[in-house]
Amino acid sequence: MSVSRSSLAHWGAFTAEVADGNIATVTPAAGDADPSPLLGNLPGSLRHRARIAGPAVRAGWLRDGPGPSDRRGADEFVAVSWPELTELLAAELRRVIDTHGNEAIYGGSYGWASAGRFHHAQSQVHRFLKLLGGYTSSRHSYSLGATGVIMPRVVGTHDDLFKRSTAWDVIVEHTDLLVAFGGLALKNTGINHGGTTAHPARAALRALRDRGGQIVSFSPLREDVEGEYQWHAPVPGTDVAIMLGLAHVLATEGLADRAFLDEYCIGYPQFERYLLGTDDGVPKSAQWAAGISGLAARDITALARRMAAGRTLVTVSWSLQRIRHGEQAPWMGLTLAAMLGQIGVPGGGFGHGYGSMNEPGLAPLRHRLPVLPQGANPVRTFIPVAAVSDMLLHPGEPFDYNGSRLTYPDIRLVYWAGGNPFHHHQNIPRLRRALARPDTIVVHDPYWTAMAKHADIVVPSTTAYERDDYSGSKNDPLLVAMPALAAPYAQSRDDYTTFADLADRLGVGEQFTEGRSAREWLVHLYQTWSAELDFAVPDFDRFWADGQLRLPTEPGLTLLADFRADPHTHALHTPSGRIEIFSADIDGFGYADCAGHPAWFEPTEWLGGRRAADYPLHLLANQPTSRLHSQLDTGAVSQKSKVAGREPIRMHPQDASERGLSDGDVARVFNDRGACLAGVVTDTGVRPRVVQLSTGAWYDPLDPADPDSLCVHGNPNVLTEDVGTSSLARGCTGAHVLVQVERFVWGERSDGADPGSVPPVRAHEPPVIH
Ligand SMILES: Nc1nc2c(c(=O)[nH]1)N[C@H]1C(S)=C(S)[C@@H](COP(=O)(O)OP(=O)(O)OC[C@H]3O[C@@H](n4cnc5c(=O)[nH]c(N)nc54)[C@H](O)[C@@H]3O)O[C@H]1N2
Ligand SMILES: Nc1nc2c(c(=O)[nH]1)N[C@H]1C(S)=C(S)[C@@H](COP(=O)(O)OP(=O)(O)OC[C@H]3O[C@@H](n4cnc5c(=O)[nH]c(N)nc54)[C@H](O)[C@@H]3O)O[C@H]1N2
Ligand SMILES: [Mo]
Repeated sequence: MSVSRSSLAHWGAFTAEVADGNIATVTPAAGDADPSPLLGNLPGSLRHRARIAGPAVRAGWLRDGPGPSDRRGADEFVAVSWPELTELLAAELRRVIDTHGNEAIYGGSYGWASAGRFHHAQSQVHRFLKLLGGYTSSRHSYSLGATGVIMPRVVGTHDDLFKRSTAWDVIVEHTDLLVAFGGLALKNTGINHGGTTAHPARAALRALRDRGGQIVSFSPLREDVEGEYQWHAPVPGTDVAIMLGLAHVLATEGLADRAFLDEYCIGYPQFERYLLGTDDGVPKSAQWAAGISGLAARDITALARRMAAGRTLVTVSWSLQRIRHGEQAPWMGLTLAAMLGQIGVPGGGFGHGYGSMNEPGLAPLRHRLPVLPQGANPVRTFIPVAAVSDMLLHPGEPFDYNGSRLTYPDIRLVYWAGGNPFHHHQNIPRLRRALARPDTIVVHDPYWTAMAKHADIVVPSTTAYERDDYSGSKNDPLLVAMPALAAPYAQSRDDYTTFADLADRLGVGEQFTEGRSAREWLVHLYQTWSAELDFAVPDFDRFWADGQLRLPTEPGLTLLADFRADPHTHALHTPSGRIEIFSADIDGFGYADCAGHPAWFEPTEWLGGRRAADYPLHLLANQPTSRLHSQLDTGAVSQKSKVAGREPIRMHPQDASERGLSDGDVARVFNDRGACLAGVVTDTGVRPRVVQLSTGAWYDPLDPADPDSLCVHGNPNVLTEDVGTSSLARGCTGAHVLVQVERFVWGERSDGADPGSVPPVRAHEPPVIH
């Protein structure tokens, strides 16, 4: 007997046939013209063997008590009951708070978790820890670590760049030339945080071309734009040099809009001295940019002239700031757009992330969404989110961040609910050493991810499809009801219930629940929200029965149109109220790795540097086409993408044949930080000397006891450098890394296995549990 029910994921709304507690089939919601293929990962996911069936505690922790341990990730587990788990965990939280203070709890808990907004794990864990007296938190995201710090300083916002961006409709109608740095990857536009129910990007790009608009894109991968366009494949990481070369042509050929620069910006003259090489004797000319990027100078010159000749939108993908000096690409993109003088004009100006998320180009809601009230965090200590290993390895040490000097706290307990650091963090061997330091690691997850396997206390969560909830996303018009599709798997429980029990045990139960069940919270949040609206919405029961509610949006936006129309009334939230091409504040910080104006800095991981002699291939660790991050790596779409059971690594046929590799081979990808296996796919659409290995294959160490072990499944974060973008933002730099690739030979075999064989993938197997 199967039942049919509707729900939603970060990548779309759907109707599922559910049988035997599992999703059997999924049909995209009718209103979605271009549904995400990732829906195909859902069937079978609720009862997969990788689910965590019940509460578990690491054997060594249970035996020896809390303390640093390098057995994390290699130890066995002991099943405990829910009352035992609550007792142990409550006692450990109490101990840490009483002996070390609340600052000793790291509760940043970064990660995407579920689209349902009430059961959103990060909101729940933060609310819980705040009631206990607080926790060390994290700032910004892996997505936009550099942007989140640089853009508020130079254009007064980062959120509005995506949430109030120029609408697709406006681009279709007005843009002559869309210049994309980092492509317009449709694979990425399937997704938005909190759920997304329409996917307009593909149709918009088609309509733009039909109207005569043209697309030029810079990207090492041809597939980053679908359909006809002009492809430039520069050396990865050199986009800022290319933008400077374009800017130089504008400046020297009288094509820069001086009136716009004078009225709406400050600091262009300081920047121009750098651009022209007035002080350093190095003009950042098209010729200069060609030498760095591998493009032809005449192409750069021709493009600059074309950009100045019509309505041009410059868009910079988010990937361009996930690299050392990542602050520069969005800042320089903004500067280039300012020189063209079209910021605030329909279809011209600046964009950030068309092709990164289903968010830029989509109309924002007019009103806020229902949210779980969070309360204040009594602990002020925080880290930039991607500094987690630094923090755990260097307690008490100072570090620079955004003009301040901060100190890493001494963390004793790490609390993670709704994220997977073995997906998101760089240099996994270093992360494992960092995770050996605290006394206790707590992880809530529905699945035995590598992070769960590295925990001391493992808390089995339900998935979004085993509880009632609703979606909510600023750039989506639908609030979608998410009624439970199935009963919770085995002993799994909602994070809310887990925290309610813990809160009760710790004496703050009443404050945490406010006397409401999860279901009562859904109604309460809906009612308090709807009471504040200036228009009528149906009552909760009606909404729940209808399954969705359409909310009013602001269509037809042009980014910064208000500012252009009236720069005084709509002054930007920057010190000058204008676009800061030169920031006196940033200049004043005196950082060697971020100057007062956008500039070209050589990355460490790039083909033009010294490191490329040892590691001659540039690996792009980009977002996977086949899943969202590490979520549902077990699903059919993700599994179908694997080659020889591993994550595919794509490379130019020439680079493959030089290494004796062909399609379907298992390759070893390595550098001085680590190594992983991957399945070879050759592709002429990949720039020579570039290889592409998406994130998200579950970390699978050949020897779980060895932090430096080979990952047999293909997680690129065993290779990436754990270093911040700069002293300004210390954002994630994981998108780029230099590597070498060779045919994999399973060396000296002591276990008698066939030397031609390859190690099995065990990433999705649960650990041993007693
Ligand atoms: N090398 C490299 N690394 C990168 C990037 C890159 O470009 N290159 N990109 C970065 C980016 S942009 C991001 S956003 C991060 C993403 O990193 P994460 O957001 O940490 O990755 P996810 O795989 O989405 O992890 C979400 C986890 O939440 C769990 N979960 C789902 N629902 C629930 C729930 O209801 N309760 C609980 N407790 N858990 C739940 C899932 O099972 C999963 O384990 O990765 C970053 N890492
Ligand atoms: N299918 C799918 N979609 C996703 C996600 C997912 O996991 N799966 N994750 C979502 C999340 S959380 C985020 S933050 C966004 C991230 O959005 P992005 O960071 O923009 O996405 P990426 O796929 O990492 O990179 C996009 C493209 O940039 C190109 N690129 C990389 N480096 C360079 C460079 O130096 N120069 C140039 N010119 N191009 C370069 C690569 O070819 C790559 O395919 O994606 C979102 N969308
Ligand atoms: Mo992200």
